[in-house]
Amino acid sequence: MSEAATLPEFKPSDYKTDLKPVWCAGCGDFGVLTGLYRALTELQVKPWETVVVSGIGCSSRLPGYVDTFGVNSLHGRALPLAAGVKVARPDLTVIAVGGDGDGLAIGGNHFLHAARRNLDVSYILMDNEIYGLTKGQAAPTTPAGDKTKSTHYGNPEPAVDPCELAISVGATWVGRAFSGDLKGTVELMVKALRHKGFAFLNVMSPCVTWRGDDQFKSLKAKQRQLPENHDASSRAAALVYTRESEIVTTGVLFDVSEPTLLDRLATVKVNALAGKPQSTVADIIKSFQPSF
Ligand SMILES: Cc1ncc(C[n+]2csc(CCOP(=O)(O)OP(=O)(O)O)c2C)c(N)n1
Ligand code: SF4
Repeated sequence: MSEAATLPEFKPSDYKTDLKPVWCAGCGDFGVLTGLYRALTELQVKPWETVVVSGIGCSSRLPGYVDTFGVNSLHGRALPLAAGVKVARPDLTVIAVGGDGDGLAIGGNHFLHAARRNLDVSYILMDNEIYGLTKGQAAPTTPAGDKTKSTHYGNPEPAVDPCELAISVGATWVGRAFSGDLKGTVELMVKALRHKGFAFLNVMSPCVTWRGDDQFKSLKAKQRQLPENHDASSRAAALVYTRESEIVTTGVLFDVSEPTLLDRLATVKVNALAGKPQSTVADIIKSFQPSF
């Protein structure tokens, strides 16, 4: 009998741990967590073949609430950790999660390299346009001019659009969601998880404590679905829906198929072994070692 035939069907509650989220009542990250339970259920992902990794922040607590393998690591280091897991165990489903400060400030360089390498992981960013855990300082996604705990007279820096960045540096799947739109968030998570390569999902996820209730209301009012005729294979067409201010367009902005980092490494292995039929990778490594 096949394994599939013997396994019970997973329900969203099967992906829940006993830990109760410590997020503020009304935090947008609840929508992301519920969305992830549903997306994992839709894909019938096996918990023991799945790893959810994060950095540090309110949003980075999420792996503790998902009953798969998981690591709540160091600030900004979700993606290097994800890379290590994926390279060591390509068979696992690897999901990186965290906040905009974690992923774009301290972790910004890792974001760039994970995207350009087309690392086969899904990266779900909970974008609240603020540092939540450390009590409301401006983040790279905080709009210019906004007053925060660290920008009393208005943010002097222009904001980064995470989707624009991801598209520009080589991510092969880029989507934008709003955590207040659960159905849309689940659909996008399912697509991101199905993608082979670096799938980046920017979820606008309100921080009710440091950005106020207004952030939820204004995102809801600004949300628009991508037009049905959008050409997601075109980088130029995808970039049209970035750097928006009066609207927030949700959907799959960009979706192309490219070799992943592991595909490219497989080619390197073939090249290294070419003409040396008896050699193993260990033999080749040995040939580089000094002989004294
Ligand atoms: C190396 C290091 N630098 C700074 C911090 C302090 N710190 C913890 S979380 C955080 C930012 C949190 O913001 P974000 O990543 O956007 O997540 P959120 O809390 O908003 O979900 C910072 C600066 C830290 N823990 N480690
Ligand atoms: S401080 Fe903001 S991001 Fe952190 S749990 Fe509260 S509402 Fe969520």
